[in-house]
Amino acid sequence: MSDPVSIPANPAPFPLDPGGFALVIIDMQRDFLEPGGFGESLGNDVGQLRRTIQPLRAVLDATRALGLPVVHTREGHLPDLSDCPPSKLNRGLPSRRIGDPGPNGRILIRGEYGHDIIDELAPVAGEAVVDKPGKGAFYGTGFGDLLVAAGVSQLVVTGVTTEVCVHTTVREANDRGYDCLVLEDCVGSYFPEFQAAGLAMIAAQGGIFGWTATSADYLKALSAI
Ligand code: C5J
Repeated sequence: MSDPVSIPANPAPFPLDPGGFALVIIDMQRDFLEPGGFGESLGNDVGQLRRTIQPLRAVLDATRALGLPVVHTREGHLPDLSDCPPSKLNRGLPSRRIGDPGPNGRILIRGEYGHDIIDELAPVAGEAVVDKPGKGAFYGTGFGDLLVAAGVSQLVVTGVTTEVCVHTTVREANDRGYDCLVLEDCVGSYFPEFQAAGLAMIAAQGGIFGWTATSADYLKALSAI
């Protein structure tokens, strides 16, 4: 196995293990990123999320080129909503709730157009897609088993939104013993102040639940593998 490659990161360099990590792409779904989708219908500026697409595409291409594991996640629910607790269902604008009809189909429902991953980052054969009913990738899914089977101990985390599903997943992963490196320009929030605070919280206190780095520094590390 190759030696770890050091990536400049906050709060300290991250020792990327070439044979021991997976790229995780959280919820890059039309419902969150496309104009006319769920996120925009709630009054959010999807441009704040769409700026992640181009750097994330470069990260995905480089990771794929090396044949390294890639896992995509999608937040969503069964058509009968049996996996959506009332605490989640009853929140949000009354006419824009999970399961309601929207321009891209029923909001956050598996199988609907809006629930799927944007074309730019569509999974290819061999890449895992984890459908999750919650904010974190571990809750109610086979994500944990999949990581164990892949033999990885580090996660390079990207996707949306920084302070919700990215944070929840990184916190869950950290508690399970994974070292998480979050790529700053490949995660996005509708709220610039949450983006800044969300990233700062990960690396604060000596890396309380992870590291953060730029995609440029991750790409440089990949070129050294
Ligand atoms: C949200 C997510 N924000 N993927 N989901 O509800 O972060």
